Amino acid sequence: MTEFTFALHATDGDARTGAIHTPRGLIRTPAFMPVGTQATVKTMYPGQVRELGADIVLGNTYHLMLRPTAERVARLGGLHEFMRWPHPILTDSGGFQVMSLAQLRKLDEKGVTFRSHLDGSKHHLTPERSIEIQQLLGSDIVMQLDECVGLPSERAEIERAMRLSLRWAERSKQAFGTRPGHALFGIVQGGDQPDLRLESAKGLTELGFEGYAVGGLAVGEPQAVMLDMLDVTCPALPTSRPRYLMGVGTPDDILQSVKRGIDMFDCVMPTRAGRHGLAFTRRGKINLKNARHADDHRPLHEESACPASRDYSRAYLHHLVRTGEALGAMLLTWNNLAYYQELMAGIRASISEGRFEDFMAETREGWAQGDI
Ligand code: PRF
Repeated sequence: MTEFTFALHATDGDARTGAIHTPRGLIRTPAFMPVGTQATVKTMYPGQVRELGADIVLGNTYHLMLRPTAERVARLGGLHEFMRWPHPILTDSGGFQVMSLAQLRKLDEKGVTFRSHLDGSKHHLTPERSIEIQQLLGSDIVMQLDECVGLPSERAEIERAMRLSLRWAERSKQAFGTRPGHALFGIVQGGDQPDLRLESAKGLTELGFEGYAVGGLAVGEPQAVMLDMLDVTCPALPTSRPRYLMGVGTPDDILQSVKRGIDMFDCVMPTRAGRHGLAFTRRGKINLKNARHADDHRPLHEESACPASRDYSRAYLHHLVRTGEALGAMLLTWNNLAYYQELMAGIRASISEGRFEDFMAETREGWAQGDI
């Protein structure tokens, strides 16, 4: 069986390109992972997601443990088979989703107790149970259970959550054991406090993980604060392991984070925005709901390889969005994921060729030019 390995191929400043090798296939980095919370990347066939260049998708412990349950997914052959995505899957650990979605949460040293947002039923999540669920799902990259606090928060609260996350990291590592070809990632917390970020990164590195996530960012702080935290955190992580910035972000967040040494991203932005009538393009964001598109014959991008971007007029997309048709969400999600994956391919190529800064400047210039 192929082990789980990470190879750096090139660096350009602090930006890196490489590949994670897993028994399920290669993950080219920097990578964008489309979000497949409910065992589906909403509105997309798995084959389409793959064709756009996604090497890995993200699944969620919280949603799948409640419905259809991890045990049922395991009986049905695991998450890859269930959703017909044979390539790598990363699963989040559930803590972040419990805090944003569940009701009547109670968190203590042992773990978190909560009531389901679906039917009010009571559930427990401990670091050990989160690992077990992710194992039942068959996840290739398993995330430790952590506690993410929103920003702004009191320093004492940020410190408490970071230390708890560090203790949970140790229990997670113990529970995970050794599983050839599968990886466990630790998660850096510490809010907007540089010294707490350093303490977290150092503690996790001493425990030793296959990869390191940066959590607790894009939770209400300005982009400049997030980037400052990456400036502090990335140099404290081993260069030989992948770094994953959780739940980020806009195309500009991605460029700025790659520049600081991040290798992996996930975000609902391209898929969620697609369902709300927003298109990401090389000329910036376009709101297809706007009446100015009603008579526009032009597609979103006539030279695109993606049919959604190339073959349908803005007028038609505007009509689909205005009428609430399913195809509107499907086409805009398709366009948006195509744009994100094209951006990642451009990032990887430019790092390989030592021209990442130029690529970043040109890309940002394109957004600034605007739509017309
Ligand atoms: N922790 C986990 N998942 C997450 C986050 C986190 O801090 C974030 C924060 N942006 C998104 N998803 N486990």
